[in-house]
Amino acid sequence: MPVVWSDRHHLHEPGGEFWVGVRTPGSELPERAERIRDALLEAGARFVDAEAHPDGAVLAVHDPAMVAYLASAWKEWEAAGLTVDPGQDRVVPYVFPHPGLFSGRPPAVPAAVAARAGRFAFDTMTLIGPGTWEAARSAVDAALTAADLVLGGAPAAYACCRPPGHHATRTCFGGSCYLNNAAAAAARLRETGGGPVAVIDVDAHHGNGTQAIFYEDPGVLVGSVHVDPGAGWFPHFLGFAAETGAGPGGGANRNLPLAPGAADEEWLEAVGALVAWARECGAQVLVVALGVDAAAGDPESPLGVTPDGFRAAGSALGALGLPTVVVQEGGYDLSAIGPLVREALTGIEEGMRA
Ligand code: SP5
Ligand code: ZN
Repeated sequence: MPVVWSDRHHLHEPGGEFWVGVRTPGSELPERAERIRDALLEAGARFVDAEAHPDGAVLAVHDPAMVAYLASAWKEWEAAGLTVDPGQDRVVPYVFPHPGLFSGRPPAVPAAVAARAGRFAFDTMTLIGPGTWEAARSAVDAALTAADLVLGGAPAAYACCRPPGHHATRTCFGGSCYLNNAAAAAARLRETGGGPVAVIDVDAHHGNGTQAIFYEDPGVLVGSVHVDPGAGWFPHFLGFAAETGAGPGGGANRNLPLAPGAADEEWLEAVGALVAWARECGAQVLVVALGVDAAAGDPESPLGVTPDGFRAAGSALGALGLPTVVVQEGGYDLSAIGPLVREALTGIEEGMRA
């Protein structure tokens, strides 16, 4: 399947992650995309450049205030002198407008630039640097370009994008994600009508952003298999089986949390259940949020999926026989990420042919 690529991804260097106040090395690195590209080039894939899309496609899934903030946060931080005093080379949040502060009234926009950094960030691990906005915007363009290819008749297309997106909601960002690439693709595809879009998220972490964006929307089914947040894993507050959608979207959300240590057998059973659910709900088009951090050996998750497991999952997803947009999410084992993505995409192609 065609691979959509943007060189601009490398403009985002996370510059670390603050975890319990300690600056630890970043995990969502430019080399991730390079490793995937190398593996897919070696496999003979056709690469297509991401095309610029108007902001309307971003605003379909994000609050304009958050988008404006992300676009200007770095320049604002630098202009305020924070890179010199106290000498912080990334935008790092410090106070957060917790709903419990406001008695239901809207929070003020802080006058201090340092205080503004917490308005839309939900964690301290998702830092903003000089090129973060441009890279995040290019990742949406890649996902939208893949959606366009599928709308134009390609059976499947893969957006090799970073930074990832599935933790970003309409109004907040975190989990190494800024803009929700898969949600933007799904919103684009839902305009075609004829039945719901299904998003199946196989990243090791719950796709809380995609869930939140479509929680009341019966037109986009969102299913996620991930390590159980109740066992202590990110995103901690969300991803439980009881979250099934609300209002007109009641029943259109499905979470399948797995115990730490779960491997091919349990994971593939859950992927199969999400596939069967999408089929029963009459999905007309598929978005796969393809994180490969469920792999055994990934530093960010305790799941134990093998390369053959990713191939088999791909095959099950491809067997739905739907037009399919694949969007890259997580995956942090640099030595494995390329082959893992290659296995998943090969599986999807095999499943479509079978
Ligand atoms: C897109 C994606 O896969 N995002 C996952 C982000 C999960 N980050 C959670 C990090 C939890 C703390 N880990 C401590 C390790 C210190 N480096
Ligand atoms: Zn993940």
